Amino acid sequence: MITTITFGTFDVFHVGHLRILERARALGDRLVVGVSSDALNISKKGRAPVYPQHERMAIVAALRCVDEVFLEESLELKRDYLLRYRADVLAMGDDWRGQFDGFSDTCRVVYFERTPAISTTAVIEKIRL
Ligand code: C2G
Repeated sequence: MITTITFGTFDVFHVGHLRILERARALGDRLVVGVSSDALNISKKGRAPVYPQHERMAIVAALRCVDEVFLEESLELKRDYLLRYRADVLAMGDDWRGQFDGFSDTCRVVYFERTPAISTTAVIEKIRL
């Protein structure tokens, strides 16, 4: 049983989010997703997500490729989360390339290419216009 873990905000869920979760799931037998909390977003990005954390978690948990979700409350707790969920693989988008290499003593670290031309910010901008 190979467990893969990934993290993200997954705000205004779009196909780029879906694609990375599907690719992450295909690396093993079980996918666990840490959905970052509203408070974490406010502290790191200076604004609250459009969708509150319980709605973002419900959307991610409902996906066929996702086996378990939890609330990611701090970026500094990543190693604790990897150990708690017994992650064999950590998968992240390549906007995080290099930043998690320090965890390769605990698990395999994989970076996926982001899906081009889509982001939460781009969706919000499109709706605004
Ligand atoms: N992603 C992607 N393609 C896109 C947009 C996003 O592959 N077009 C990926 C990102 O690379 C990331 C995941 O989808 O791996 C979630 O993206 P965000 O919601 O933007 O997550 P972020 O706020 O970067 O994560 O510990 C990390 C934190 O939880 C924050």
